[in-house]
Amino acid sequence: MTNRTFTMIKPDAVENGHIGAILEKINSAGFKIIAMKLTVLSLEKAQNFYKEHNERPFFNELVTFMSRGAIVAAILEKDNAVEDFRELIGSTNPSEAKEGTIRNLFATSMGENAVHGSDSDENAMIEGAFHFSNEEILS
Ligand code: 3AN
Repeated sequence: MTNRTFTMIKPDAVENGHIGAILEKINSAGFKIIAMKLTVLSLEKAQNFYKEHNERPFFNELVTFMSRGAIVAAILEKDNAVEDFRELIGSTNPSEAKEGTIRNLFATSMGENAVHGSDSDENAMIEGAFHFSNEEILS
Protein backbone atom coordinates (compact mmCIF):
# COMPACT_ATOMS: atom_id res chain seq x y z
CA MET A 1 0.00 0.00 0.00
CA THR A 2 1.21 3.48 -0.84
CA ASN A 3 1.11 5.86 2.09
CA ARG A 4 2.11 9.35 3.06
CA THR A 5 4.38 11.29 5.33
CA PHE A 6 4.81 14.99 5.99
CA THR A 7 8.11 16.87 5.97
CA MET A 8 9.47 20.36 6.49
CA ILE A 9 12.86 21.60 5.33
CA LYS A 10 13.63 23.76 8.36
CA PRO A 11 14.91 27.38 8.44
CA ASP A 12 18.56 26.36 9.00
CA ALA A 13 18.64 24.24 5.84
CA VAL A 14 16.80 26.88 3.79
CA GLU A 15 19.21 29.61 5.01
CA ASN A 16 22.19 27.42 4.14
CA GLY A 17 20.96 26.84 0.57
CA HIS A 18 20.17 23.12 0.93
CA ILE A 19 16.60 23.01 -0.46
CA GLY A 20 17.71 21.58 -3.80
CA ALA A 21 20.07 18.98 -2.35
CA ILE A 22 17.47 17.79 0.16
CA LEU A 23 14.74 17.50 -2.50
CA GLU A 24 17.19 15.50 -4.64
CA LYS A 25 17.76 13.05 -1.72
CA ILE A 26 13.99 12.76 -1.25
CA ASN A 27 13.38 12.06 -4.95
CA SER A 28 16.29 9.63 -5.24
CA ALA A 29 14.95 7.64 -2.30
CA GLY A 30 11.71 7.04 -4.23
CA PHE A 31 9.36 9.51 -2.58
CA LYS A 32 6.79 11.26 -4.76
CA ILE A 33 6.05 14.89 -3.82
CA ILE A 34 2.26 15.32 -3.87
CA ALA A 35 2.11 18.78 -2.19
CA MET A 36 4.77 21.42 -1.57
CA LYS A 37 5.12 25.07 -0.56
CA LEU A 38 7.73 27.61 0.54
CA THR A 39 6.29 29.49 3.48
CA VAL A 40 7.04 31.11 6.84
CA LEU A 41 5.48 29.83 10.07
CA SER A 42 4.30 32.54 12.45
CA LEU A 43 5.33 32.00 16.08
CA GLU A 44 1.71 31.11 16.83
CA LYS A 45 1.56 28.51 14.06
CA ALA A 46 4.88 26.98 15.19
CA GLN A 47 3.56 26.78 18.78
CA ASN A 48 0.44 25.07 17.50
CA PHE A 49 2.31 22.64 15.24
CA TYR A 50 4.63 21.54 18.07
CA LYS A 51 2.03 21.76 20.86
CA GLU A 52 2.69 18.21 22.10
CA HIS A 53 6.21 19.41 23.04
CA ASN A 54 5.06 22.48 25.00
CA GLU A 55 6.22 21.10 28.37
CA ARG A 56 9.70 20.24 27.07
CA PRO A 57 12.62 22.49 28.11
CA PHE A 58 13.53 23.21 24.47
CA PHE A 59 10.00 24.32 23.42
CA ASN A 60 10.69 28.08 23.22
CA GLU A 61 13.98 27.52 21.39
CA LEU A 62 12.20 25.18 18.97
CA VAL A 63 9.30 27.48 18.07
CA THR A 64 11.53 30.58 17.84
CA PHE A 65 13.83 28.69 15.47
CA MET A 66 10.97 27.29 13.35
CA SER A 67 9.47 30.75 12.86
CA ARG A 68 12.68 32.69 12.16
CA GLY A 69 12.69 32.17 8.37
CA ALA A 70 11.31 30.28 5.42
CA ILE A 71 10.52 26.57 5.49
CA VAL A 72 9.52 24.16 2.73
CA ALA A 73 6.50 22.03 3.70
CA ALA A 74 5.70 18.93 1.66
CA ILE A 75 3.60 15.77 1.64
CA LEU A 76 5.43 12.70 0.34
CA GLU A 77 4.06 9.42 -0.95
CA LYS A 78 5.79 6.02 -0.96
CA ASP A 79 5.23 2.51 0.35
CA ASN A 80 6.06 2.54 4.06
CA ALA A 81 6.51 6.34 3.83
CA VAL A 82 6.73 7.27 7.54
CA GLU A 83 9.32 4.65 8.50
CA ASP A 84 11.38 4.94 5.31
CA PHE A 85 11.51 8.72 5.61
CA ARG A 86 12.65 8.56 9.26
CA GLU A 87 15.42 6.25 8.03
CA LEU A 88 16.36 8.72 5.26
CA ILE A 89 16.56 11.71 7.63
CA GLY A 90 18.48 9.98 10.45
CA SER A 91 18.52 10.55 14.23
CA THR A 92 17.25 13.75 15.87
CA ASN A 93 20.80 14.39 17.08
CA PRO A 94 22.90 14.87 13.91
CA SER A 95 26.03 13.53 15.60
CA GLU A 96 24.19 10.20 15.91
CA ALA A 97 22.68 10.29 12.41
CA LYS A 98 23.97 7.56 10.09
CA GLU A 99 26.33 8.52 7.30
CA GLY A 100 24.51 9.69 4.18
CA THR A 101 21.27 10.59 5.99
CA ILE A 102 19.86 14.09 5.48
CA ARG A 103 20.61 15.15 9.06
CA ASN A 104 24.12 13.71 8.88
CA LEU A 105 24.76 15.77 5.74
CA PHE A 106 22.92 19.00 6.49
CA ALA A 107 21.98 19.40 10.19
CA THR A 108 24.06 21.49 12.54
CA SER A 109 22.67 20.63 16.00
CA MET A 110 19.92 18.82 17.89
CA GLY A 111 17.69 21.89 17.61
CA GLU A 112 18.68 22.99 14.09
CA ASN A 113 18.39 19.61 12.46
CA ALA A 114 17.49 20.52 8.86
CA VAL A 115 14.31 18.48 8.38
CA HIS A 116 11.15 17.26 10.06
CA GLY A 117 9.59 13.87 9.39
CA SER A 118 6.26 12.63 10.83
CA ASP A 119 6.57 9.87 13.43
CA SER A 120 3.32 7.99 12.62
CA ASP A 121 0.67 7.63 9.91
CA GLU A 122 -1.79 9.45 12.13
CA ASN A 123 0.54 12.42 12.71
CA ALA A 124 1.41 12.49 8.99
CA MET A 125 -2.28 13.08 8.24
CA ILE A 126 -2.70 15.71 10.95
CA GLU A 127 0.50 17.55 9.97
CA GLY A 128 -0.30 17.44 6.24
CA ALA A 129 -3.75 18.89 6.91
CA PHE A 130 -2.18 21.59 9.11
CA HIS A 131 -0.29 22.98 6.09
CA PHE A 132 -2.35 22.04 3.01
CA SER A 133 -5.96 22.23 1.89
CA ASN A 134 -7.38 19.31 -0.15
CA GLU A 135 -7.05 21.35 -3.37
CA GLU A 136 -3.30 21.72 -2.78
CA ILE A 137 -2.71 17.94 -2.59
CA LEU A 138 -2.38 15.90 -5.81
CA SER A 139 -4.53 12.81 -5.85
P1 3AN B 1 12.20 14.30 15.63
O1 3AN B 1 12.06 15.57 14.83
O2 3AN B 1 13.45 13.53 15.30
O3 3AN B 1 10.95 13.45 15.62
P2 3AN B 1 11.35 15.10 18.32
O4 3AN B 1 9.94 14.88 17.87
O5 3AN B 1 11.83 14.42 19.57
O6 3AN B 1 12.39 14.75 17.16
O7 3AN B 1 11.58 16.66 18.53
C1 3AN B 1 10.97 17.60 17.69
C2 3AN B 1 11.97 18.67 17.36
O8 3AN B 1 12.36 19.33 18.56
C3 3AN B 1 13.29 18.16 16.74
N1 3AN B 1 13.23 17.98 15.33
C4 3AN B 1 14.27 19.23 17.15
O9 3AN B 1 14.26 20.31 16.22
C5 3AN B 1 13.73 19.71 18.48
N2 3AN B 1 14.46 19.11 19.60
C6 3AN B 1 14.34 17.84 20.04
N3 3AN B 1 15.16 17.62 21.09
C7 3AN B 1 15.80 18.80 21.31
C8 3AN B 1 16.76 19.25 22.26
N4 3AN B 1 17.24 18.44 23.20
N5 3AN B 1 17.20 20.53 22.18
C9 3AN B 1 16.72 21.37 21.23
N6 3AN B 1 15.79 21.02 20.32
C10 3AN B 1 15.34 19.77 20.35
